Amino acid sequence: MTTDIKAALRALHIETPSWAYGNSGTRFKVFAQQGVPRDPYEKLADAAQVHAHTGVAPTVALHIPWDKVADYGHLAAHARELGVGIGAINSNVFQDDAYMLGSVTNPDPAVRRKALAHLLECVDIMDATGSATLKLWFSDGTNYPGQDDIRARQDRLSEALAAVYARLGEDQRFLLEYKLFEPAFYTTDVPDWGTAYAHCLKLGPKAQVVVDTGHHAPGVNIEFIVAFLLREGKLGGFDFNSRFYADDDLMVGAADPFQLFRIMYEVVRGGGLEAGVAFMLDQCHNIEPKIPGQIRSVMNVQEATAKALLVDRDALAAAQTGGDVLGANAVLMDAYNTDVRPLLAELREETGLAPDPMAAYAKSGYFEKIAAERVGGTQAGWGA
Ligand code: LRH
Ligand code: MN
Repeated sequence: MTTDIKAALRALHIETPSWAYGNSGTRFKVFAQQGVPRDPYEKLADAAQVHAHTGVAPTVALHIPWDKVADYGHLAAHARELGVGIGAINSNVFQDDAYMLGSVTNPDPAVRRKALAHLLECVDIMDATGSATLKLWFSDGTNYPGQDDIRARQDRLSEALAAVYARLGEDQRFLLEYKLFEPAFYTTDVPDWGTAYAHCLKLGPKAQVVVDTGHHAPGVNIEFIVAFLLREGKLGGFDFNSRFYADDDLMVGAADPFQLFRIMYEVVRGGGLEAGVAFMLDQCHNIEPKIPGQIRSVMNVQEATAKALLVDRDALAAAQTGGDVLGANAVLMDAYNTDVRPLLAELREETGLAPDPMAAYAKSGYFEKIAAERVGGTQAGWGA
């Protein structure tokens, strides 16, 4: 049992986002921090630290144009030298003035062409970096009833998605991300899993859905969505984070570790650990140190997954088929209430890592090094 669990945990790869290493904040304030990267090369160096201390964060998601460089092949080679790889390429059709009334759903065909050109450029970047995954999130929506035709916007969205789908290479896929609201406050053109699923189903196997844990209405049962999409073969990935209110982008598992456990149980139960599901973090460390924030987040996903793998599936199935409500719930809670930190510390030592990645990073002196070196230049953030 433990051997299989350890094998599954060793195979669990969590992708970190380049933008988590840059400055981030809210409309009220973006607080700058010491040692923040000034370019994608430095972001990769910081991401490599997370992998070096956890052993399970071997890829880094890029965001275009935040990670725009002259030579993407050179950037990918730099990543390899650091011991990491380039993961999902994230498009950005939410920061250009042209997209005020939408990007691929904009009433103006010239704006739609501009947005599509960016999405196709992101596929070129996938080709140049060896990335197999394009992540599509659209901020598109409206703020007032009547502002635009809801159905016509779906027609425009569908047309753009089909054009991107046709451009994908044999081993490439795109993940369509949904979000309930923000920055639009009346309609959002991809507001929920059903809309994303319907568009992906129509397109084909290279189109799947990404579940960002901060993109649901309060009270939504996310693990149900996960179970359903996995069953349909349409769960392409996660944007992990946590929230108390809206899209807070806090550390995954920080606000609701029990929800993360329930989600990872449905992943385990649905074969999601072996189904090429991309486990990505999508977070902003607005006030906490960024590299330790990422290390802690990776550990939170590891702990939730270890607990999910500990569920006694036979006992659970027996209680479920026997209608033993309390018994079934108790089987799940036993796993959730198991302290898996010793198991994970042991696993790290067996793979030549320090048992406590947070302590190891703090002792490494890396922060002091980058704080001293990274003086001058422009710190990276959500600006191009
Ligand atoms: C949108 C989102 C999307 C990214 C952005 C950084 O809220 O979740 O995944 O492009 O955050
Ligand atoms: Mn996201």
